[in-house]
Amino acid sequence: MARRAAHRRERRLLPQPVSPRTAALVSLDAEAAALRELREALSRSPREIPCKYLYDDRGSALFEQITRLPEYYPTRTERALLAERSQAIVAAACPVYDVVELGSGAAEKTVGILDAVLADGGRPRYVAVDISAHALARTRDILAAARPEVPVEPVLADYTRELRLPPKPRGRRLVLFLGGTIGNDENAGAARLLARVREHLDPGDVLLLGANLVTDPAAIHAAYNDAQGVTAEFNRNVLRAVNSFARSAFDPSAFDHYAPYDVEKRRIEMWLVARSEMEIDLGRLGATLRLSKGEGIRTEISRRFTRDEVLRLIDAAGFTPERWIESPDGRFGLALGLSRASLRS
Ligand code: AVJ
Repeated sequence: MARRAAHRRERRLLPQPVSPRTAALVSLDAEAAALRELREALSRSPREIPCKYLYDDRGSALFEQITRLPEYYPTRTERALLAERSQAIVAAACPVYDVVELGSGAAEKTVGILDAVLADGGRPRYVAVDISAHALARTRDILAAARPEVPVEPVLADYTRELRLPPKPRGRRLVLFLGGTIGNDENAGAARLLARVREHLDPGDVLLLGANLVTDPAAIHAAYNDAQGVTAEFNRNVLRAVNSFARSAFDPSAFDHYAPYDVEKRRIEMWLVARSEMEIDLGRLGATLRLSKGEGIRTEISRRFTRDEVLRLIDAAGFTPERWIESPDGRFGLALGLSRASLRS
């Protein structure tokens, strides 16, 4: 029973209910809102599917595969930075109690941070927030094997809509938002998301934000157009995730993966392009989608930033920049910010 309910929740990419008593109402609400959001995105120009749909169970597993591809440099670049600088990061946030990670995924990168907290004499709790139950299960397994002494509190949630965290017991909270995921939003959306994070923090709590930096376009292009076609499969999988949520009838094999780097906008865009004219029954969205040959649906933007852009972004969201850590090749940066009491002070 419980297993089945969990499975259904994860398939539908729903945020977790507030309390058992209001659970039914809340999830109906959340489901209706998610259907509206999806319907609205698909009727926009350009048509879009919110990129969170990339991370159903299969999508999360495919993304984990991407992180190990030779072309996909961000994960290993960031991992090396974290491993090398975790001591300094944790020192800025000491004494840390809560390590909260948004989009924890497989959380392989996080162990080094937890180690630094432990070495500092802290007793951290790890709060893992992810939209995928599969990813959270991986997080738990990896942590249980690597650092059994660290309690893990999984939160199955769509943090793009609402952020719900367990109460903070004592000590500082360190929020990790890694991988360059902040680049999936335009500036306004990114600032809103970070400001929402800040609402859960006290002055002096810490944000560690990972961002992809502007670098040579060929390297960026290759990272999203790998030779094995894993990224193409990851992209097409979004249609399966949408089908299972909306009971729509997209045929993933009828679309091409197209991921150009826009030099002027400094971002990768992932598209699914219809190989022929088609009509798609959108199921619970209550509509039919007509696509002409060559028409595309945008499934993700992934921005590259300059250092100043990142620092301005966290500052605008109420975090005073405290440290900037950049990889030797200049492709990835980590910004550490201290939460301020008020947005403007
Ligand atoms: C997980 C959002 C950081 O933007 O690079 C990987 C997702 N998309 N390959 C990114 C992704 C295509 C990734 N993030």
